[in-house]
Amino acid sequence: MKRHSLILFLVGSAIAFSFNSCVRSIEKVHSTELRELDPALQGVRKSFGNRQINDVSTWEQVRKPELIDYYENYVFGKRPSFNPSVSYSVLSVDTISIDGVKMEHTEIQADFKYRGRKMKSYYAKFLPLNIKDPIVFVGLNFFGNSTLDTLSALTHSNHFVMKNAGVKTKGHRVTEESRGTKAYRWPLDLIVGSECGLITAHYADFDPDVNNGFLDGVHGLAEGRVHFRKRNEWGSISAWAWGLSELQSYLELQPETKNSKTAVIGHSRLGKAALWAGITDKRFDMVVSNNSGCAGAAQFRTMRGEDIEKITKRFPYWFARNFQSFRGNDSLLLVDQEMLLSLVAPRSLYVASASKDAWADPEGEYLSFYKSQAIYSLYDSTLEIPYKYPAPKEANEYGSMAYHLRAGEHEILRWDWERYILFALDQLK
Ligand code: GTR
Repeated sequence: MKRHSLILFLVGSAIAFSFNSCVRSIEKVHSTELRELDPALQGVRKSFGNRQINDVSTWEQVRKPELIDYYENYVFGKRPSFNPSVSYSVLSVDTISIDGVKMEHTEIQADFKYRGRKMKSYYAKFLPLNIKDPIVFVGLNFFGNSTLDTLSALTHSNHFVMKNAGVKTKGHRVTEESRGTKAYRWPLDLIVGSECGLITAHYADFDPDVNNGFLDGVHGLAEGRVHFRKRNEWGSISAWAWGLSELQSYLELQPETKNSKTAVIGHSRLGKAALWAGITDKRFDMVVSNNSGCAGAAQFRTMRGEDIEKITKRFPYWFARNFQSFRGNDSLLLVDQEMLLSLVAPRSLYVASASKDAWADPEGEYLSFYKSQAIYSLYDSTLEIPYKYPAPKEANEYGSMAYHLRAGEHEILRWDWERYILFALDQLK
């Protein structure tokens, strides 16, 4: 054999060998019907430097940090390290009864200070009576705490809120008539009746959802008014995720919840924030993505529903400026959202879609969920999720992963919560 033929032969055999070993390792994880999809599954299991990820330690030491770094630099933006002081005052504490379920309800004011600057947030907490360390759901709300229930006189948010058919607003602010109008999204009788708790705050406390130059909310607190924004710096989703971590920190300081297991939860843009919070903060034991769509659980590469161009034209400030470079070129992004979901592993992950939520691409959400088993299965070799888009029905549970498709629109409803709560009780008790 001539020298260059020998080299070609050796290179060819090496490629064939590594291809075969990839196929073998994936075969171990998946059933035969999935084999055609193997190349897609390998994305998350191959590092940017082409290293195959076949075990937990290579995942945790090589692939996971590079993916987090990539998401920070190109999608959500890097959060500065800053350490504000925080003090809490209890504004009210009460025992209330909602649909026959008694609960302790507390409203807390959190005051943040950093380098002479101030920011405050109001937390609403609902806990079952006489239960130590209950599982607590941690989530932000869209219209302020006062829209959660009609019984407790929670403080109205004075921040910007979106226009919404069901909420009475004036000049983008909630009014007294808006009290309790979003109670259907937070079924307190069910949550507390299942011996779980809830803590929530208005997302705008941490960053009002307007494109106004990052002067307010936690951006303003951390950076002040004079700050040149680099292309990889944090947007609103990262600010909301920071707020979720603050709620967790508060729970850890309270005797009745300091050892509670927590599930971070969010709907839509707040589902994206919940995912990013769960990834950047390992103290959350479970992560729930409800209809999080583009830049949440949905695949970029399916090119259905919202894409990078659409989302960054309407909401450029949610992300790092770098993310805008991928407008019209979603597939140039070196990540897709099975990678985002994989970063939650091995903690419990629940992804939920709604059948009429085309903008969020329910099938794309399922595809990310399905593909993220490539990493979850490194921790649990028995895991096997079929590539079969489920019909709207009960939760589909696989080890520490769950998915459901609810029949209906883009929303978070009692039906969704019923399944989240059962899964949380099963996983975290
Ligand atoms: C839409 C946005 C989605 C989703 C949704 C929401 O307008 O395009 O990505 O976040 O808002 O948060 O309700």
